[in-house]
Amino acid sequence: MARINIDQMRDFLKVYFIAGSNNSSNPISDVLQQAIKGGITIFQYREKGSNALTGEEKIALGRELKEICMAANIPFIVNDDVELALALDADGIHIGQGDGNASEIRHKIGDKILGISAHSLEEAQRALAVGADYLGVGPVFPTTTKDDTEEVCGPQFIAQLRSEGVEAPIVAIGGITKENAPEVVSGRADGLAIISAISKAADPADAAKQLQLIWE
Ligand code: TZP
Ligand code: MG
Repeated sequence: MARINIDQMRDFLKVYFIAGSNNSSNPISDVLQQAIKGGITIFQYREKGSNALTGEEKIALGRELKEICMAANIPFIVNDDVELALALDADGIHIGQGDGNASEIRHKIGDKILGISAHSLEEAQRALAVGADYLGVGPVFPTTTKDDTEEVCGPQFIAQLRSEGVEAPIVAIGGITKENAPEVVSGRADGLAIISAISKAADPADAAKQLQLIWE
C-alpha cells in the first residue's frame, strides 16, 4: 500500500478518538463501538498510565480493538509502541518527541501512517522532514487526562503554525469538548483528538456525534 495522501489524512483526523483500558469505567471495546456509531473517523489505542495493561493483555486488547476498527473501516493507530503496531499490523503509529528516532520508526513501519506530536515550529518541521503524515498539537486546553503534558498552547498556536507555513494535516489535542471545539476548528486544525469527552461521556455515541457535527 502507498503512503496515505494528504486529503485522505485530513478527512481521517476529523474526530480522532484515543483510548485505553483505563480511560473509562466501561469496557473500552464497548465504548469504541459506541463512538464508531457516533461517527469517529480514526482510533488510537493508547494503553498508558495507572493500571495500564502490559504484555499479553495489552496485545490481546489491541487485537480486539483493531478488529472493531477494521470492521468499521476506520484506521487503527497504536500509541508509542512500534513493535505492537507491527505485531498487530496496525494502520499506523503515533509518537511523541521522546519516543525514539522518528526517522528509524518511519523506516520500520514503511508506508503505515506516522503521527508525531510537535510543540514548536522546529519540531513540526523536523517531524515533516522525517516523513510524518500528520502532526499532533497540544494541549490546546488544560487536561487532567495526561499529567506530564507540555504547557497549554491554545488553539491560536495552530493558527500560528499555519501562518508560519505549516500546511500539513494537524490534529489538535487536550481538553477538547463540543463547547470549545469550534474555536479549534477556526484555528485551522484538521481534526479534534479526544479522550475523556468521549470515553467518559454518559453516551459516547452522542458525544462523538456532537463532535462530528461541528464539521458539518
Ligand atoms: N496529549 C496531550 S493532551 C493529552 C494527550 C494524550 C490528553 C488528552 O485527553 P483529553 O481527555 O481529551 O483532554
Ligand atoms: Mg508518546
